[in-house]
Amino acid sequence: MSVLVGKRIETCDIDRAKMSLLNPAVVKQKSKERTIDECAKKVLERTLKQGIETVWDRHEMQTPECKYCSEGISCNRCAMGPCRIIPEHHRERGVCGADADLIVARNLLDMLATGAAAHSDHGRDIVETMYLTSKGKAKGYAITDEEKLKAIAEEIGVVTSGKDMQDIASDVAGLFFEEFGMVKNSLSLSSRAPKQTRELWVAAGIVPRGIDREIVESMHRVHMGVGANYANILLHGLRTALGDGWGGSMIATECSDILFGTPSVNKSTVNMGVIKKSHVNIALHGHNPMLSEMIVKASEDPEIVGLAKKAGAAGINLVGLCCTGNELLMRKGIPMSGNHLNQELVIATGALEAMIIDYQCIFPSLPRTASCFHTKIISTNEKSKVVGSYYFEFNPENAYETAKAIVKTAVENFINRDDSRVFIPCEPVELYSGFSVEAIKKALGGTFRPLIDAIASGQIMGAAGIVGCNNPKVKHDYGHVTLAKELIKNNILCVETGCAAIASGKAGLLTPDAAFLAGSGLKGVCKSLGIPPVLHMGSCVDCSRILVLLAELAKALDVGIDKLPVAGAAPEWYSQKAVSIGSYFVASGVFTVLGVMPKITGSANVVNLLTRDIEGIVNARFAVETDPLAAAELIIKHIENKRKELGI
Ligand code: BF8
Repeated sequence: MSVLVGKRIETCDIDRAKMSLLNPAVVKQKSKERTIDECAKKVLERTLKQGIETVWDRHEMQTPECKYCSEGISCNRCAMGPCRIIPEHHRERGVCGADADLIVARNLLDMLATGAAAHSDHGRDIVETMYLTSKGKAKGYAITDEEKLKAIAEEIGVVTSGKDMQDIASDVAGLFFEEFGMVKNSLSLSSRAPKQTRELWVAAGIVPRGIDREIVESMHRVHMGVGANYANILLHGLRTALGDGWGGSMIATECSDILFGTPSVNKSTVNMGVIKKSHVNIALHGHNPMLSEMIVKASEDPEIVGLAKKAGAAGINLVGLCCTGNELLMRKGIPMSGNHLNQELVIATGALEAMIIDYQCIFPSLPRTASCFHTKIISTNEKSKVVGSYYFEFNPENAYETAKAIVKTAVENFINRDDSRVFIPCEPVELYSGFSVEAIKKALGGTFRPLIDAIASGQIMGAAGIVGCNNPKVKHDYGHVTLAKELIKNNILCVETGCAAIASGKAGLLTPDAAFLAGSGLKGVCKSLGIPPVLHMGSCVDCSRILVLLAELAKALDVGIDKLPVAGAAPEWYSQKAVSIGSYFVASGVFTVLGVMPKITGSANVVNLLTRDIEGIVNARFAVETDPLAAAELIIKHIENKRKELGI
């Protein structure tokens, strides 16, 4: 049933010659410098000793970086180039005449639109599955959260009376499909934003008209000879990002909840210690819950479980990675093996029978890593075929059969494991996740009032959304964990998604016990509600949950989001999706601190626009601060100012 993509990578093509130069002290030092994840440190030492290449090695090999590329002033957009801006050599314009401002702005919009496209195409895939489910064409899927389906139908104007759930789901899906084009020229869910925030968008001319439309228009604008005004290009970036946050990502979240259930608070475990020596281990990596939800079902199939036992395994152990992992953790409490920079290390434990990938944030090098062990990389999405992986064509229509065949392949691979090479050097850490907006409201007793009162009284100073990735330029997890610890110490509640949340989980911050690290006010609130000081709100598309939460709080106070004592941060971001997320946070009125400098420093005008002048348009701006303690200071100061403005 599977097809090998490209050529099988038969042997472990590691560069032993280069690696053997490393002495044990260097190995220890390097792993210590690369991560604060204790388990990752030990597995990294193994990869360094054995010459198994990882993302950190490749990052080292790519340095020093090209100055022009890192400043954003190289352009490879058309065939008259490539061009670079080198004023000292009198090269102030590219061949077409574009100056540094324009080249930087076009590059940034390109990046943002790529990220918005990734989120939104994911959203469309989920809508399609919901539609096929409503028509009885996606066997194995069901409408799980009927209450949410009905509520959303009513919210977006779908008539529900006299209709069964399938019909309502079909109509909701139909309406959401329209939001991708420009049938309506507006996005239904963006009316969730407070009116004051929407008024700012109207005044700035950045109201998103259609999810795809804004992305396509971005691509049009960056074509040579179209957009030639850096500010106008970047303003459209905000509109595109809003189409992602209040459109594509929000639709992905809501339809996933309808299909697979709205998350509620649950307890689970995290780090590479969740991999079990005694079991067939399968890691689920990527972003879309469509496949992974089905893998969960297939792994419980008595026939497959029987096969695993026959092969000598105690059972089948599913573990998550990155955002597919977050989706499963949030809804099903499936243990989480790690975040972005853990993906190769999970394979290097030698105990993984298969890593199943869907799309986004998957290193193309994974089959090379896997070739050093018995692990099979199984790709499943037509958009994301990876050379050296085993490809199973996965569609909603054939979901269960495909999922079963995939799990069977993993089980059959168990006998190929070399027990002498299994290395799982840590115990898992406990965490709580599942903090959807609905779950937070429930934890607060059914209303946001206690949270608003706690903020008004100063018991909680405010809230920060810490989101985004890992990046080998930043010590793995250091940015996330240091920032979160500093903020909670200062009575700032943290809500997190994506790889940031996984980092906090590994560091033990996602348990109610972590309240002892919080300031006395936040500690008191956490203790009385039994919640952690850092709340895991889901995957990266679930940053839309943070928007909904902000909108609820702002509406309760009858202000725009920009008036709230809140901030955003992406301490270790790397991806194009993170550019889009950061931009829709700012465009929604949230001051946002980045821990990695975007490739914009070649244009002082663009830097000034994004970190200063944009404030005059959306009442929020970006800041860049690589030191997480200094970033915390910026956030604390910002929250204090917002409190003063509110008179609290
Ligand atoms: O979407 S946080 S590294 S896994 S891009 Fe990727 Fe970044 Fe992780 Fe999830 Ni989000």
